[in-house]
Amino acid sequence: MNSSDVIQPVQEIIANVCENKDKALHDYTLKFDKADISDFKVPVETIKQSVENISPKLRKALEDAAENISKFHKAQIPSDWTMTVKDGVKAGQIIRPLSRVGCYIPGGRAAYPSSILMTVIPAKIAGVEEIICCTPPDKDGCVSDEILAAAYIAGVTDIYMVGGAQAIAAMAYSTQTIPSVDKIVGPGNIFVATAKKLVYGDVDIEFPAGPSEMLALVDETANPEYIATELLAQAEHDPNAATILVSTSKEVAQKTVEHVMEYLKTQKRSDIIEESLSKYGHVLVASSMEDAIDFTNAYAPEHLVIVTKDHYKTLESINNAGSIFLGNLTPVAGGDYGSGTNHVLPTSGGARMYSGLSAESFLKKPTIQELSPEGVKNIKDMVINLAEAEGLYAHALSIKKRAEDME
Ligand code: HSO
Ligand code: ZN
Repeated sequence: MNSSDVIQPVQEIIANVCENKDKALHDYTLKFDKADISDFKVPVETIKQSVENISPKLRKALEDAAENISKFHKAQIPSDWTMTVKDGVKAGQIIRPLSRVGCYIPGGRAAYPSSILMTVIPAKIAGVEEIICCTPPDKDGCVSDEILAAAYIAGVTDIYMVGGAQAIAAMAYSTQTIPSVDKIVGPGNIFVATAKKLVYGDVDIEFPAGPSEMLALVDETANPEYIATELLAQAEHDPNAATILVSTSKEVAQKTVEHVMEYLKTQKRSDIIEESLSKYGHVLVASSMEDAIDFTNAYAPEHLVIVTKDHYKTLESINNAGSIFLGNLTPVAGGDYGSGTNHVLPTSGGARMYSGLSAESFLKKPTIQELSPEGVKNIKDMVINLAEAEGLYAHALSIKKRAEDME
């Protein structure tokens, strides 16, 4: 099903939710999720209990990941600043969080607890006061302990059992139960992605994110076995994931392929990996590092692994990539879970113009300015001349009047 086929049904869902609110959510949840739910909000007690229900090992891993993600995202918060543009003309920027944010958590196989940490924690760190989550229920009208526990550890207790385009419509336009938000983030299927595009403008959304991508840019210093694990790792996400090796060393390329074939025999998700590699897996041998870098920038991968003699030197020429993993010892899985960086990243060439999700994704930057008497004097002629040229005489008056009063 391609996106033009889903626009009309999604438009209908949005219109129905706007008109019938909770009643529409109830009917869609019964139709699509086969769950008959009258109260969409997960009780806070259930959420707290979920943390006890998961294994101590998983709880510790989620808590450790949350700590690293928090630390990293705190460093992304910019400061207020002012400067003197001209004598007496002070201008600057202040930083303010969005008030309300909605995180969509998909159901089924793509419901990664780690993605909940990656969407909720940056919003928390940015200072967003109200964060809500929407996720589809199972047939029994429940959400898994892993999802609830991850949300709790990330710091959210407003979780609603609504999925699909109807959840996006609810978070954009509100229902009796679900409040409207300023920005909706988080991955989802084609219905969710289409709904997000349709509500954009009334609320903000992040960049579109599709199946995972990994490009490894390597020379003869790369360990082929490690690179093979990188190809396997992102390929196992999705039959439509794309993994590419660009190597200046033919030997490294050949050995990497051999290791991939060997590892494939024992991989749990070998069916997905095989489909992904056969559809979107590529091994390219470049005649020079310059060519390899040009290709990489043109492709703009979601994840870029660089293993070269001097990876910081290579990095200087990289313009387009979602997140970059440097050296033989740095797997993408490190960033997927716990080096602290965000794993919600632009795909399909989006890294040419978007950055991954960050604390800044949840901030606004109103600008400020203040004129002193000297400042009024210094910019008055410019303002008056431009205002009059645009035929906006009250604009001219507003500064003329102040300048005259000062004389
Ligand atoms: N690599 C995925 C994120 C993820 N990996 C979640 C494991 N869990 C897209 O960046
Ligand atoms: Zn991953």
